Amino acid sequence: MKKLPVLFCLFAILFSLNAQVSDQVSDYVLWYKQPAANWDAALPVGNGRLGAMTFGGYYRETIQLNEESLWAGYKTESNAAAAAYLPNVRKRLINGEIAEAVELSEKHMRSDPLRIRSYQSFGDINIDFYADRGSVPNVENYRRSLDLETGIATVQYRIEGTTFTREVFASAPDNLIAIRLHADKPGQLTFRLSYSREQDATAYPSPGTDKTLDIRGQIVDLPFQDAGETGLHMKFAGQIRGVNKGGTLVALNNSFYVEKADEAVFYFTGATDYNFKKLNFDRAIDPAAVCRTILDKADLRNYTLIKERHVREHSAVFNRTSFALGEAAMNLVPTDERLKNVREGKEDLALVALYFQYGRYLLMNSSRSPGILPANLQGIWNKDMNAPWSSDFHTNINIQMNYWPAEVCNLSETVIPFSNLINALREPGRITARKTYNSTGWTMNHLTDPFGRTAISDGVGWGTFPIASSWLVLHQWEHYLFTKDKAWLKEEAYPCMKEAAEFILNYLIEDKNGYLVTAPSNSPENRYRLPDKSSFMLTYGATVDIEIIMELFNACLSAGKELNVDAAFRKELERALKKLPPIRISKRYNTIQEWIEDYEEVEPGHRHTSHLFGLHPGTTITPADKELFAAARRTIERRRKYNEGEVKLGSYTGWSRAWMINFYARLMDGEEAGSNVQALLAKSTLSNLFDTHPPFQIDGNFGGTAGIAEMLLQSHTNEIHLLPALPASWKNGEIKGLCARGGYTVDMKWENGELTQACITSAHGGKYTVRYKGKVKTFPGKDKTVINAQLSVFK
Ligand code: FUC
Repeated sequence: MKKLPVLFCLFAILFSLNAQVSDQVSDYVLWYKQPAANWDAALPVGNGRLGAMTFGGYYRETIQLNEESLWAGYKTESNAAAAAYLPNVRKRLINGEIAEAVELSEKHMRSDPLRIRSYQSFGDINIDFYADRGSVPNVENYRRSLDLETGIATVQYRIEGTTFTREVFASAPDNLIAIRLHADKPGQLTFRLSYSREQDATAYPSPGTDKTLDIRGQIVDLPFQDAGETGLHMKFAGQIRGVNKGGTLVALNNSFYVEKADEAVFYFTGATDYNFKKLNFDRAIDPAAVCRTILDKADLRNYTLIKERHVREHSAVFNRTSFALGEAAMNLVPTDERLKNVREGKEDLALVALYFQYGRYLLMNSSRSPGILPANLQGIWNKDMNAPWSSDFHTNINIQMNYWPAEVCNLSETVIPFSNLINALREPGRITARKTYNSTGWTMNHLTDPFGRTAISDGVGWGTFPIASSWLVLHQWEHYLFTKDKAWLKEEAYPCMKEAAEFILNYLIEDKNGYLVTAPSNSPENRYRLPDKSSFMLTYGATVDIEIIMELFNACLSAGKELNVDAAFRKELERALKKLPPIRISKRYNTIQEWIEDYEEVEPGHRHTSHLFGLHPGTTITPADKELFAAARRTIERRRKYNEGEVKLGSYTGWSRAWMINFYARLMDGEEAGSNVQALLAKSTLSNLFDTHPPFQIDGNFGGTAGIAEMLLQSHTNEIHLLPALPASWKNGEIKGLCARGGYTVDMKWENGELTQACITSAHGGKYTVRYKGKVKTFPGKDKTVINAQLSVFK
């Protein structure tokens, strides 16, 4: 989106302190004094489509590869023909005959196959410099780093007077991964670079050349849980081309052998026969030809040019936002040591800034053109053939959390692959709506894959989550709120939102009290207990459903008005909104009630806090309703008590902690938000700053980054709220390029906890309201004129 020049500026230097922060050189670099001992310590590069994890070894270097669409499995059609049983299931749920309802639905609503298969690693590049570790001479001055601004992972060390340098990056403009090995003395590079994969692939010299390796593979699906048919599924191919200066380079077997070179560069690209339009693999696609075309196009003789083009493109996106907090000098200490200090209870605010920027780095590199698929549970980085939770697109919190930072952190385009997948799910989602839920519109459940899975997976208790489509489309609406791109609203967002709302209108039924409720329903993935001590997940009218429906219907009402369409449909939405059950406060616990009845909780410290959707990411629980707002706080406190306190009855995960940061930011409690940031770093962060569930799961990174942004800027209540939840210890700081709904970009600086500069740039003009420390001021913003105002209006 084209930005207009600065239109509205709030400017004041209230304190002319020796501005510690502004003089800092921002230093967004992760670095280490030793190679990665395992994958969790390796450093990620990515271009939205290809990813790589670099280990930085000096006896053996490993670069583990990924291509976003390399998935096991195949397209299946939703076949749970449950519609005929639905009335009975519903009746029993509402009458409290839960065991019977569960039995019926487990029998008839499960789909076949029940499970999906995994996103898979593309394989490894290993570079062997020595036949064994014992033969390596003394290594000096070792340094391994990842520069977030350039997107280049670098390894450097000295052996017997020669300095060796390796650079690895994933270029979006050239659609490849480049690996450069260099020695500062001639003829010092002798090694074998080979490609291998645990299964289903091979590599050999490309016919007619000894400078190219061809990789060929096809996924062989063996029997796996209830994940459907075995067989020969997705095809994939790759190519590695080598360019040397000095010495020799020849491809043989699955390797290149390089002898006495001064420099060697390898370019890798990979592709599959996945066809997004078909949501399936497609034998009409020749992945080997795709790879050849990509590498033929790039000017591989000119590494400098390829690198420059990459750095220009990467840094233009990354540098839209800058953040300085704490002392940049902290970066003189290696990242793993800093993390260790934080684990021991020390505060490292510059690490918070680095973590924030790292989240942005990870999102832009796992969800962006040339990629077409959104960031999965591991972004794009996965080493396994059967990854934890299949490294899938989990839709009961995880993929949504991936995109929480997208808009506010100035990476709006990362939402496009996500939105495209949501739109692509409409077609299979209609079948699930009809066959499983006897409804019109489109829906899906708690997970999906690139094959468009929308049916209930993993069993009815876990998997029944037909509200997922409503939650997903809210991201399309958010994209509009931030960008104000009306054409996009009309073509991409609204039709999909409307059809999700149609599903809900059709799906809602009246309960005994005349309220419109969802049935069946589920409050992810928590259980309630009945007086007879039996416990269940399946329910009707869970609070999270009601909150999401309120949000979706209100979004559809606004969108419909904005586009001036569907007046009759809007009336229907309004009528239904009035008949939704209220959000209740539990008499038992004085918290927001998670289910429609005031049930006893089986796991009071559960990692999901779905019934606080209305507080975050939703907008229905705000200070405007004091009681709900206070109950929301008590809800979090109770969850935490059972997790962190003496009674550990929960399962704290990285993403759950990240959600806490966002909750406390919305509660405008900077101290609690800050202490949860500290805890996220101390308890749920690996040495490469990946979030750990455990194991690695990227949602915590993204949720953490979003939470930090939410502490500094909020705009969900039609106001631009500056520094809503600043912890006292975040005394001095500066952030530039955060985004607010309405098309605003916000730069801020604060000293001693007080805002000293705020500059708000608008893309569209118009009246806007700013809140700071309880004071509110509306600026006319007429005709895109520049307004200078003193921050003292907030005094
Ligand atoms: C949900 C969570 C788990 C995990 C999985 C991928 O099921 O409850 O903790 O994050 O998604």
